[in-house]
Amino acid sequence: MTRILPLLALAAGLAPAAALAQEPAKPGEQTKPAEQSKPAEPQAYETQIRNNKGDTIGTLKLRDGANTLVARVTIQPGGLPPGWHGMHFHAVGDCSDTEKFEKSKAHVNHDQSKHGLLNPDGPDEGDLPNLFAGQDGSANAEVSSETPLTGEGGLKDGDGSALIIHANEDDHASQPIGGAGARIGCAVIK
Ligand SMILES: [Cu+2]
Repeated sequence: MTRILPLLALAAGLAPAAALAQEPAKPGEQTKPAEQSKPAEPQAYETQIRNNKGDTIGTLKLRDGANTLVARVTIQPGGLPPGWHGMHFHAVGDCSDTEKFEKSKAHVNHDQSKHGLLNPDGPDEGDLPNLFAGQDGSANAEVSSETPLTGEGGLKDGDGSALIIHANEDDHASQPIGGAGARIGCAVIK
């Protein structure tokens, strides 16, 4: 009779699987399933977003979790032309050529996938949803990458990475950058 009790408890959903593998709790002792242990604090860092004049137009806050990252983009009023703007992680953390931001190179694309969140052969690792700027040119968004770009070998690899904001909307399908056009915002990630 005692041997089938754990099975009954499992069937009833009363015992977490992790708890079954552990020693039975002594009377009065709290069981602590592994799921309740506190996860490591995400590594957080913040960097400035600059325009083609080198002026700061907003901030990028990144939080590295265990499996993916979360990026919060804040653009101040007047920072961007109103409307939708393509936004990607580019391969090199260099925004020093403010007129074109070409030193940030192409998208982060470690697995050589095609560009586009909606592309059947995509997305590449740098792809992100579009950013919408309101009539006053401000924008606020929080996005996550489709692929892990955390830790060593992620965005903060040897030469860093950049967040690039483009002049036009990304259609999420056409090559190489979804028709997003010129690079009008850049943030160094290192
Ligand atoms: Cu881009």
